[in-house]
Amino acid sequence: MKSIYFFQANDVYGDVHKSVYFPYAAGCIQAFCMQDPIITSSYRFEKIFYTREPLESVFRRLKDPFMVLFSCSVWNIEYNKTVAAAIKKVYPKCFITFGGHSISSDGAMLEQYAYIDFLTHRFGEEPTAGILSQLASGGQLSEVPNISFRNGQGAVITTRYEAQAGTDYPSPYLLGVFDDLLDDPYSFSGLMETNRGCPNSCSFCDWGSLKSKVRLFSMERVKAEIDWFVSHKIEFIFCADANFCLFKRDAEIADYIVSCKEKYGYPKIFRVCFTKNRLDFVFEIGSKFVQHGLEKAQTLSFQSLNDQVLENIGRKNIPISLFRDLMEKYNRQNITTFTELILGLPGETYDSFCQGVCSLLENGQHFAINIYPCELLPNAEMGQLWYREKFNIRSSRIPFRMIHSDVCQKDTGITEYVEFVTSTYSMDSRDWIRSLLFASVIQGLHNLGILRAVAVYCRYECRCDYQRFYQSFVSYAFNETTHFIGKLLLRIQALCNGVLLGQNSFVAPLDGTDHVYWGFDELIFLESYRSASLFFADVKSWLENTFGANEIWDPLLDYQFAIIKKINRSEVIIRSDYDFYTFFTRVFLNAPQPLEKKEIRLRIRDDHPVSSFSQLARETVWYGRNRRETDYTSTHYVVEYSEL
Ligand code: B12
Ligand code: SF4
Repeated sequence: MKSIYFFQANDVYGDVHKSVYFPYAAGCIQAFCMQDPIITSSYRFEKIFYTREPLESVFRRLKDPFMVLFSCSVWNIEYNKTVAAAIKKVYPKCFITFGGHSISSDGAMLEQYAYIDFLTHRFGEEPTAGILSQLASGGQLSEVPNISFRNGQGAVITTRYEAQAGTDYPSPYLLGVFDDLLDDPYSFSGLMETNRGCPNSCSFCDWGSLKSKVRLFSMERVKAEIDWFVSHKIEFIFCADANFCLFKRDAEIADYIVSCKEKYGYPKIFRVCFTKNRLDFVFEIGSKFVQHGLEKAQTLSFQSLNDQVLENIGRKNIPISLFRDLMEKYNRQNITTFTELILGLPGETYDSFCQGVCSLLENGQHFAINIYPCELLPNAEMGQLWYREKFNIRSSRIPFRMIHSDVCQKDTGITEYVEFVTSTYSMDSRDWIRSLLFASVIQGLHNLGILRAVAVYCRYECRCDYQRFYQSFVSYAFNETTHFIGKLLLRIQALCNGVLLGQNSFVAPLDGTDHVYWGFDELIFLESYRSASLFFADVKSWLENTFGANEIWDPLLDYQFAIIKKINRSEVIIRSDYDFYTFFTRVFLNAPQPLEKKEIRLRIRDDHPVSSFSQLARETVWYGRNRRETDYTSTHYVVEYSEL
């Protein structure tokens, strides 16, 4: 029997409690191959490599490999290349196969890397089974669709493309492919599919270029996999469907998950990517997940609010008025929602980007706007030369660094890289930096809450819209570069510039002894929190410069500071001569009313107090931001309101 090894090197999350995803793609391919008697009589599938193991440990495990197959994504391709080259050196006869999302759609990678023997393009089940059975039976490799290889003369051949058509793929979980992993010292996260394919064609997405038909897996398989997760006490399941709720039957799947959690306590979290259409259905299922604690929040994707951008990226959005109604619906049910935008899409300008972000605030999304920089993926339409040329896209290649990873982590020493858009025909690199800085300010100061109350007050009581408010605050900071806020934003600007020059990623550690890589928005919040008296002094002087002296500023700033979570406090009493609490609550429910001068008292109970700044950073900002834990007036805390 010849030995076959798969590599799907995933990142391990967490410092004490370590978790990792099952190597699902490799598992699917192995399970498919295990159905073929020619393959099972010729080959033995060894334990899958599923983390970034150092080379010494890899070679301790490898025994005379016949073929080693690598699953390649942006987060592991450099590791794969290093390991594959080393294996080829030690075992020159061993076949090396590369497949997965980061593989060229033709044979180009074979021209570049002599140690690779086979590439599989797109889905891997049939091509891998085809290669293995042809090698076992001495058949023709050129008959296997969707692969590249070298012929006897060394010429690179790419075979015909064939869309994947089957749905009866066996499940790796149910076939026991992962059984030998279960004793390893990790808590495994599950990945599952109820269907495969996406009918949409967003140009920034790897799947967009496939325009593939959606194929449903049988309900029997779906439920049996869920049962497997329950019986193995898998806490977290990520559903890899591109558009959950696209099909009516997804309600049955959701009910099944909910009933499993109720009966057995598992899974604890079930995460899906919802379809961008059928919003009532999404609301029904999403609220069910949140109510049963299977999810903390609901994502409402937007990408951009600019029509030209949406046309350029092949995307359609819901009208903003519908978004406003939805936000109100979710807010009334106390369901946190995220809204996602992408920075750097072609057609976007600095102004349209800031307008888009602020129109989300205006329409009720005050708590969680996730702004992702636009990534250029090798197989997405946007990554192709013609698309880059058409929209004059320039990019920066930076080290891949996960947010919240450990600065001191000892890894294999192999750096992965990602490529991001840094300018387009409509946004030059200077405006890209300004936009990134603006995004970080909105997320850090408004979404995380340390300036939100002030901004909302000025919007409703001073008629200063959010865009003017935040742009003017940023300009003030850059005019006062000796002040706290000026120095802080200069540092963030330097980090944005570092991304542009390929010198750093979108993360950085806090000054001091901290070992965690934080997002730029989190740095802005945490530094402002740590130097709250300097921060609020700057805010006050800017308010006076911009709106003139007003007796409201002190009580407003006191209230703003008071509602941000403190260290070592299980009970907090907030008194004010103005009823800010009712004022802000009504704004967030989309029913604003003027601020009343009325003495009120809030008693806040915090059942999970933190005892240090670093604990606050980790537990409140990192783990808790989705639950709005930085803000004492959120539903995470028990708030008693009384009029005095
Ligand atoms: C689940 C998921 C995650 C999970 C888990 C990822 C993991 N480590 O396993 C989480 C949420 C952590 C995640 C994070 C990210 N993800 Co993600 N994620 C997905 C998702 C939704 C499903 C992947 C999946 O398992 N699909 C089911 C399997 C069966 O399909 P598959 O992976 O496509 O595998 C098939 C083929 O690709 C091929 N194949 C795959 N491996 C191999 C190996 C061999 C040997 C062969 C022959 C064939 C082969 O055959 C398989 C079966 O047909 C995909 C989108 C999608 N729907 O596919 C994005 C996707 C994989 N993610 C993507 C990205 C960019 C990311 C991030 C980098 C985003 C970011 N900027 O932070 C991070 C990276 C985090 C990390 N370090 O792991 C991109 C990858 C593009 C690329 N070229 O690598 C995708 C494709 C989405 C997109 N926008 O286009 N992701
Ligand atoms: S972003 Fe989502 S909807 Fe768009 S092509 Fe990718 S998987 Fe499909």
